Amino acid sequence: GRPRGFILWLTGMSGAGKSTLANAVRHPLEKVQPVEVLDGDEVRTILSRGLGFSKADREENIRRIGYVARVLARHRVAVITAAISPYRQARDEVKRLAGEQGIAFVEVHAHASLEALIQRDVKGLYKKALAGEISNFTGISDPYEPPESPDVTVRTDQESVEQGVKNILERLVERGLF
Ligand code: GGZ
Repeated sequence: GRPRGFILWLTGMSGAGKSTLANAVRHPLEKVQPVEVLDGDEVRTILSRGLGFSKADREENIRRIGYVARVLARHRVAVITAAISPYRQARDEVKRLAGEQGIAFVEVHAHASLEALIQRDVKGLYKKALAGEISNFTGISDPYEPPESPDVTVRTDQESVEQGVKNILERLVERGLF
């Protein structure tokens, strides 16, 4: 039959590789259905413009991303989201609302050790956060609640992007989504 829409929700700390995975997994998916990537960075310039990094603002950001993701997914789009989404309850709420609407929700934890994130620090944000120049920085001075039972965990400090994409696609196949 025609492909179903679904939400592939990537969660993980800054620099853990959410955007990289999102952009790598989109290509195989695009061969069979429309795909949209909702990236935290981009969302914060438009949809969530003006929101900061307090718990309330992050939760609001996730609610907005979740809403757009559901709207797209019910029109058969494969939606890939890439926001830190540090709060378990906020992620679970998106999952619950998706479930209520018959939309499949697949949770992927992009996970690297804090040591690896600090060492890599592509944007220099960890350095600034450790120096106290950025407050409420996830993993340093703000919480990150890892998923308790993610559909997929990608150890981005140990496995290649290709391996991560393969694991995600396998899970989608198991769920009848790819
Ligand atoms: C975490 C921050 C912060 C603080 C700015 N904490 O690696 P990046 O730079 O490009 O992605 C991070 C992004 C996080 O936005 P999200 O919308 O994904 O976060 S959430 O889901 O929690 O709402 C990072 C940058 O913004 N950034 N300040 N204090 N990340």
